Amino acid sequence: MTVRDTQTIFLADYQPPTFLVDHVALEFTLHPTATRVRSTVKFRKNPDSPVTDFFLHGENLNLLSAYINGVAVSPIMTDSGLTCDVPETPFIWQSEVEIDPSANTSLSGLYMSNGMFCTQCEAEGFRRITYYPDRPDVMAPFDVTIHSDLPYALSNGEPLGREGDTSRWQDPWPKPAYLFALVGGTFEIFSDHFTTASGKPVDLNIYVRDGDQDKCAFAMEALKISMAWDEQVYGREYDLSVFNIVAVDDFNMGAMENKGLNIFNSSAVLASAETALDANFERIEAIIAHEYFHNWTGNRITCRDWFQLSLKEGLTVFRDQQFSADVRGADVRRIEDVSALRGRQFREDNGPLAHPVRPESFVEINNFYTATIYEKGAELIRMLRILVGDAAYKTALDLYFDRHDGQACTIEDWLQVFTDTTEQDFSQFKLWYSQAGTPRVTVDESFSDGTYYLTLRQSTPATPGQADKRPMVIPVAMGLLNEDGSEAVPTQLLILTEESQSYSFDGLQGRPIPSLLRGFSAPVILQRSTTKAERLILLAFDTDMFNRYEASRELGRAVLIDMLCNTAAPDPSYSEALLQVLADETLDPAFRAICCALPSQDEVAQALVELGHTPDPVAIHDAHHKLSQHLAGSGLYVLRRLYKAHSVNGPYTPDAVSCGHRALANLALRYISLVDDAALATEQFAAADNMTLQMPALGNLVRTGHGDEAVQKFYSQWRHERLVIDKWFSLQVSSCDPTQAVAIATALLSHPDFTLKNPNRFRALIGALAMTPAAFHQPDGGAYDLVVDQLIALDDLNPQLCARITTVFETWKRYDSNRQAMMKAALLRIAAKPKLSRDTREMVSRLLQA
Ligand code: B3K
Ligand code: ZN
Repeated sequence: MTVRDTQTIFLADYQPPTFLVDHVALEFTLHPTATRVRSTVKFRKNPDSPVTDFFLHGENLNLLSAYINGVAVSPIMTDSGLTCDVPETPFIWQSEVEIDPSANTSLSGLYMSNGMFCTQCEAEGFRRITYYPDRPDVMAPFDVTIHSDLPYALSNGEPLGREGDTSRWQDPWPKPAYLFALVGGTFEIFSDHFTTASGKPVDLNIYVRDGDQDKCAFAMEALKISMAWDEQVYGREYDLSVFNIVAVDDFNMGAMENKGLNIFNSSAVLASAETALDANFERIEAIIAHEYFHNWTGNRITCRDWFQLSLKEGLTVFRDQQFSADVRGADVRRIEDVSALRGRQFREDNGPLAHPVRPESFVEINNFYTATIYEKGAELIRMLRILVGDAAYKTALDLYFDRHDGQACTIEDWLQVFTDTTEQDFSQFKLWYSQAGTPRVTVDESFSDGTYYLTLRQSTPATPGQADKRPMVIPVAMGLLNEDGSEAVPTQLLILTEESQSYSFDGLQGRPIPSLLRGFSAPVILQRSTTKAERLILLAFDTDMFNRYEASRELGRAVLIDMLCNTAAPDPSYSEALLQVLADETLDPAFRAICCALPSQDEVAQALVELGHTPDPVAIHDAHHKLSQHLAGSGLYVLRRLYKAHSVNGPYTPDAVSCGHRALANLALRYISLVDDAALATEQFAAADNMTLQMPALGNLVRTGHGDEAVQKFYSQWRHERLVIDKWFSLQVSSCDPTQAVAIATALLSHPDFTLKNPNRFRALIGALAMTPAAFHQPDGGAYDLVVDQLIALDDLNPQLCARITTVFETWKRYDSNRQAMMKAALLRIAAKPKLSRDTREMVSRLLQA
């Protein structure tokens, strides 16, 4: 990343903290508009720091008083905090500030949501609560006292009890300020217990708004399973007597791993059969696990500085992916994870926002909570595990936890445990952390006299600020199939370290079909001109389920690209192959469903860009629709049979098997609805007793122009369920005729339930419009204008969210000159907004850079 101005912070400039903190005591007197925060902090000079300057971060704080060792001081105030003279010996800093939570619409620091007090401190929100060295390498135990007449006042660690309106909490585990949390409000509590492997009891509580207590059971179960899993798989036990989760409606992301007090976006914790989709249940399970796993990878061992963010996020995503694979099935989870990686991270890596897993500079760290840090970061851990093997990975992780417990660490510390336990050299592997961009691996091959010759070449394209790339370590799991689909060579691992490497496989009966990058063993783009015949064999016979899926995607992309570039008709052999997979009752229904949905429209656009074409999202949408119709038309009988066979009877359960059946039945319904009248979708909508039946049925009705009445009915039924109303907003703009999307979104902007202040609602409407390619990229540019108008309004309220949503423009250079000009103009319009936030300014300037 190349934005360079006075606000840019560089990894190379890291300096250890000047002062360390031995203890923090905070005392809050909660008031919606005038909360008082008194802090008492024991500082001591850091012997590892050569400088003596004392500086405390602080933003939007009204300092009422400050003392050092009990003597009043008058600090020098700066733009970002304060400084003053301090003694060389350990000293006690005391201050009192006043803040206004009700005026805090940024949802960072202490803010109000539906009458409750709530905090979000990662990355740099604590400085909006009090003056403090707000950096992750300053770790300290915190004692917290809260005065409030609200029924509940929570903070991190162990509860010390409540007397009158005073609640006390003590967190014995030293932590950085970004893990601080406080919540105050009126709640219903859903409680349970867990006993750790060593027999320690833990109280588990989920705090929710009244009316939501019947939507907590699934999250609670997921929490208990996560706790047991982390003990069994990583040997990590929970370390407090209580684990609290609070659900909040207004929250910028999914959830936050504050020590002992996780705060969750209500969409990431609340679920009932009637109101949540199967996909919501899966997401909740993964996020509960993710936040819980942070207790060790993030909290007990944290990051030295924010450049090391992937140290905790990449590792924790990898751990939650392993967990989901264990509880829900490895093959389908891997496909879903890779599909998300390609959809978000590859897209990021191929555009102006590309950055390394460990960035070298930033202006606003909140702009770097990206798919690259999270999902690509997880892929790096996965590759490490593939390279060293499962047992060595476990040994390395044990050493990591032993050696670094209680510390703030770096990527170097992380790799060192692998070096020390395996005696391998990871210096080349480390390039994955510093080089941005998705490597391309091209394939050359030949066959003669029973020997197959394979040459793999790697190169990584230039990315902003990084013109030349060095070869990386790329683990390529591969096998060979015979022409009849039987296995010629079972899975083995090739490890690329050079630009080009050659391999040979002898003793073969005939020319084999290679199955490369099995299980997606590295986050690269594989370029091989595979024939249709080979893909059909891989789809039908590969022993690697990921590559069967991959073959189906490649077939689908090739057909769509042929339709788009050569005005070809839909290829019947593709539909036949998919119908065969769909009807194959030996295959997992969830796999069939994921394998037989067409490649997404954005995936097709990305593939066209790889081939040097300019994608037209409207044409892609039309081809997609035509191909779906063709498949539906040629397979109506199979699809109807499938729909019947996989419609789940009996009470709803969100287990993986039932979800798989519903996914397959809903896929069948989606195809059927394209060629049949709306009868089946209407029937399903009317009879549905759970959201996973109701909402897809509604989607089909809207998509085929039969939805008006059902849309109204759905609203009346669910008007008091805010998470369902989010779905209602999204569905209307993402499933409608794309030429109507802007008109529909414009009307919805005036709906009384729309608000800029709730991130879920903003994403539901504006995010959905921008993430629906044919709607967002209508040739008149109407959606660009609408989205930008809303972003400009949002920036004053919530810069973090606004900056995040500007990423919908990250692909602007892909398109034709008209669309490019309109998207550029849209970005320039944001850039010209008076008082644009630092968050959004950084994003827009990166998006616009050459
Ligand atoms: N660590 C938080 C994300 C914080 C985002 C700050 N902008 C949630 C998570 O990754 O688990
Ligand atoms: Zn995380």
